Amino acid sequence: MINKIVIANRGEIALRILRACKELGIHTVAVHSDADRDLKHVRLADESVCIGPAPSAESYLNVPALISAAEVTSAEAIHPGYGFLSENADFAERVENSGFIFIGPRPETIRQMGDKITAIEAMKAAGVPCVPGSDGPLDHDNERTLRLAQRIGYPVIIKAAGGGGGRGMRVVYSEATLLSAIALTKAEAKNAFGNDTLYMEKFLENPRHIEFQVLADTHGNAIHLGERDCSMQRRHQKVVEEAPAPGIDAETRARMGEVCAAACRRIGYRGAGTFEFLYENGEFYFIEMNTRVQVEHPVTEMITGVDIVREQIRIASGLPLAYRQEDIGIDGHAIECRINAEDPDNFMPCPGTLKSVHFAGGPGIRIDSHIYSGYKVPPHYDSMIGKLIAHGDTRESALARMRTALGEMVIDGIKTNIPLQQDILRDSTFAEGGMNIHYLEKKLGL
Ligand code: MV4
Repeated sequence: MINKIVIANRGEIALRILRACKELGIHTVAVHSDADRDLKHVRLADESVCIGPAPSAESYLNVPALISAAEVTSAEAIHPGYGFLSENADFAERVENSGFIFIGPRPETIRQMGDKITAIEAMKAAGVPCVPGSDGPLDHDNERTLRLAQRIGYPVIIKAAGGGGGRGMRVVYSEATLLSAIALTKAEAKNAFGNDTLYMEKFLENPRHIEFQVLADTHGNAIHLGERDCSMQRRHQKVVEEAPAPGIDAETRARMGEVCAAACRRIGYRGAGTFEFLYENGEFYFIEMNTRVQVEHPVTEMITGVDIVREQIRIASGLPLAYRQEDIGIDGHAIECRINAEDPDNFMPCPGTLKSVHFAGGPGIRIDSHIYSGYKVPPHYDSMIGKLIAHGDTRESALARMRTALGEMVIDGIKTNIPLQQDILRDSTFAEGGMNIHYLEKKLGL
């Protein structure tokens, strides 16, 4: 097993990684910016290193500073968490070339999945169902592009190969606007990603966002941990996630999960990963793969009993998966509410000092959060300050526990989105389950 890990992240996920390390008897190095000296995991880590000033570009994205931190502490590995450098293939490569273990997929895999066209190509070849589309980049032949859209059928969506997570896309409803939409998206993509390669897909109008969690070791084993429904989102920010996805039966889960696990074996995937699908009219369509641990991983942990971060570390240590597929069962239902330091009326970030913090508790309640009474939420980073997760035997029981828990939460001193989460948990349509990706924005009147 790896004996010392640099936690190259902040906030709740840094604390989550620290907890997994402690449980495994692994020494920890917290790296932090000037603004993050008081983070909970920094105080709990065996060692800490300041890697730069508050702005992420000079600290959490500062590759030389991170590698130096690993060198001066004689660490063996770097865990990137999510966001920041977690899906940066060049970073993973530099970590490995400097003699450290990158806790994640091989750099080539990160690069392959970072380019959405090569990702789709690999998945299609591995038998994963994809959205009908261009099967590769759009070229300069406008007549060919127009025929392609005609064949796919309007509406179509133009996406940037370098995009993902909702950046660099444009929906086109008719032939008249196709070429101008492509020109606009191309210019935006070049500006945003330095890569103006585009592709085209059929635009699915009312899909759900369902994603499968996978784990793959370096011995050729790959398993799935079922799916999550992440359709409750606003402007590509997930708000509530749950597992399993309402209405997905065990046979469908096993079939799609095995498709994902088989694809992992085929491409030589390593570590934890997520297959993102759009789900519409009973069909799954792959759109992207995430090569990191995700914010919403706890709902999967709650229903499977698998510690995903521990498995990431075991895999990076060269150990075989601790589970075979037949060991994995689905126990009940779990829901996660993201808690953000933001104004519930206008979604503006609300950093500031927390006067008093009291967390919810009781059966089936889990809180992944780094905040405490007196903690000052800095203005420089993402506004998520924690996650409240409720597990129950049934979806109804998980919902009831979540409602109770939201009512127990005290976070005084700043505004949070807890009132919005309470509103969602009281929504009768949400209680039915199975809403599509547009539901929350429509409910909020956007
Ligand atoms: C789509 C789509 C409809 N049809 N692709 C947005 C984020 C990026 N991961 C892919 N996205 C979408 N791709 C086709 N062919 C609709 C979206 C989409 C979306 C997807 C998942 C979760 C929320 C979303 C919100 C708006 C649009």
